[in-house]
Amino acid sequence: MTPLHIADEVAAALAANRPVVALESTILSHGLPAPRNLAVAARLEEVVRKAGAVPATIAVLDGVPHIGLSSSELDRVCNAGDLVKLSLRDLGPACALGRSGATTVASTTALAHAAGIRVFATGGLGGVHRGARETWDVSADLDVVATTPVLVVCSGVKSILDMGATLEVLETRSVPVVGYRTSRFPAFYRRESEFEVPWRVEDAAQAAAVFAAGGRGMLLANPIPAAFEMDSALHDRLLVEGLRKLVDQDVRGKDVTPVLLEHFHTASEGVSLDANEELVVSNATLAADVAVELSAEQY
Ligand code: PSU
Ligand code: MN
Repeated sequence: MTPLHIADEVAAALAANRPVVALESTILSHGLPAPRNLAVAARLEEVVRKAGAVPATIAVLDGVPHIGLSSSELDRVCNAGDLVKLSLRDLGPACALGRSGATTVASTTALAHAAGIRVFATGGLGGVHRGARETWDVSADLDVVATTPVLVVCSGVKSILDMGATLEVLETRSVPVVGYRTSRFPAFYRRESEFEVPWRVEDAAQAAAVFAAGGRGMLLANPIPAAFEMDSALHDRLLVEGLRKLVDQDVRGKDVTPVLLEHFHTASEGVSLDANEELVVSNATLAADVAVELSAEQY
């Protein structure tokens, strides 16, 4: 595999078994508009530090996977405008051809593991898309979480996906799904879906213990902070409109999620942006707390 560029601060923390939290870049380049994305990126790093861990935002720059970005590199990821969305299968081509791109949950998880990072915070996991029976559109995120021993903190999956099918695949692939102070699987903008989670924990120490005992990847599902949960009528309206837009514009494959997100952000006049920011910040904070526990307990 192509050599990684690990930022000095991240490398030093890993060498000393101090807590590190990986952060992904696709939510910055493809999930949030500029200039909001850079403000969110900075805030994510800040809350991770405040909780006592070192942030490592991951992206591929000029063919080199970067684990931890300088502020100018972060700026580039947020403002370049031409970064490719790189899933795990895209890493070889992007690196060999010297390209730059943002990493998804799948590729960020794999790169975090390659660097020795055990905890990763994101917004929403990719999953089984609606209509997957015909399209076979199932995110590689599921496969990578199933095969890589990294704890992924997320706010469930968006209701733009087939949530029931996503949870079934996670079960088939033996991914533990653990609710953080919830017994329901969260639906990104909404705190609860109709689906239950098989396990729940009440604090970061329990989450760390579960991860250490399982010895494999897991999902820690953290609901959006209550104050920022989207109104359900607004949510349902945006969802119907967004799904119609996909059909009308014949959007497929890796463009599906960015197009839907864009629709939510513009049609909700920023409500979904605030929601998105606050849930990722909450996930980054929780991920840092779990990383601190993992180091402290010497798991
Ligand atoms: N879900 C979101 N926001 C996102 C994504 C998913 O709510 O930005 C991004 C993540 O990077 C995720 C990727 O890993 O989309 C999944 O894309 P696909 O379905 O093409 O695998
Ligand atoms: Mn897909």
